[in-house]
Amino acid sequence: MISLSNKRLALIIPILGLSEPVTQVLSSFPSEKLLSLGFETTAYIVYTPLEETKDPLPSFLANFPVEVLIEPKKGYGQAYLTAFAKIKADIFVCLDGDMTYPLFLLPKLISLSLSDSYLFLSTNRLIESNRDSFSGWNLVGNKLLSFFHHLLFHLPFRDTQSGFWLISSSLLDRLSLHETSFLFSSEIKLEAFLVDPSSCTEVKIPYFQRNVSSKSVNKLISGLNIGLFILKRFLKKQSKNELH
Ligand SMILES: Nc1nc2c(ncn2[C@@H]2O[C@H](COP(=O)(O)OP(=O)(O)OP(=O)(O)O)[C@@H](O)[C@H]2O)c(=O)[nH]1
Ligand SMILES: [Mg+2]
Repeated sequence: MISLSNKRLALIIPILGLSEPVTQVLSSFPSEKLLSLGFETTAYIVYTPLEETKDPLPSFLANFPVEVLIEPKKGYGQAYLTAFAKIKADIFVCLDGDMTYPLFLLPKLISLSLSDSYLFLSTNRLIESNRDSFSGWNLVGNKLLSFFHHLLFHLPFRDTQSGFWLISSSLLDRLSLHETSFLFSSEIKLEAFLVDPSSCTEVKIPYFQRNVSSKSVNKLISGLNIGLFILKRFLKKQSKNELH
């Protein structure tokens, strides 16, 4: 039942090309439960075509409103920067369109953030029971990167590259976000923690294997760039501290 006091929840799903199983992700969204928690949902699919296309906008079916935003500029972070600039909501729930994250757990995550006043809740995939969902060195690389973030910034997140997180607009409005690539995943966690550490938390989640091939860049290069990004941020912070 929709009431005037419902809060607005924006579900944001960035997709590069049209191969991600978006309809499946949308159908795993527990909209009725969210409504009973007082949230009215609109999903926003931020779609970046792989090549210039004159095709009509893709459409996706769900039992709640779905809008497609076209972002011709490539970049995972770019998709979120565009979405945050255009969408008004009380809470933003963000995740990949590849069906690897347990969106069905959202009511639990929202209840936790409401009861303990968390404004930024991220998820941790890097647990033993998810080992088989990671290919090759991906799990080790992710753990190393997260450890590096912890070492330099004492970030409490054990999985700094998780693509499933939620943030309240009251915190989002106070963050300074600029990264247009996959660095965005580190940037938003770092910013949220630096701006309001006590409002951040992380929850362990199941993580599922990707069944469609990924269009993203090489994981090794991406990992090195993330390491370099966090090191640069650290050096910048150190030199600022020395000036004061
Ligand atoms: N709009 C938009 N979405 C993107 C872009 N790059 C990646 N995405 C989407 O962002 C989400 C995360 O990308 P993934 O390729 O899953 O990245 P990942 O989770 O680090 O890699 P995997 O482990 O292979 O899943 C997916 O839904 C992608 O389709 C982009 O340039 N634009
Ligand atoms: Mg993914």
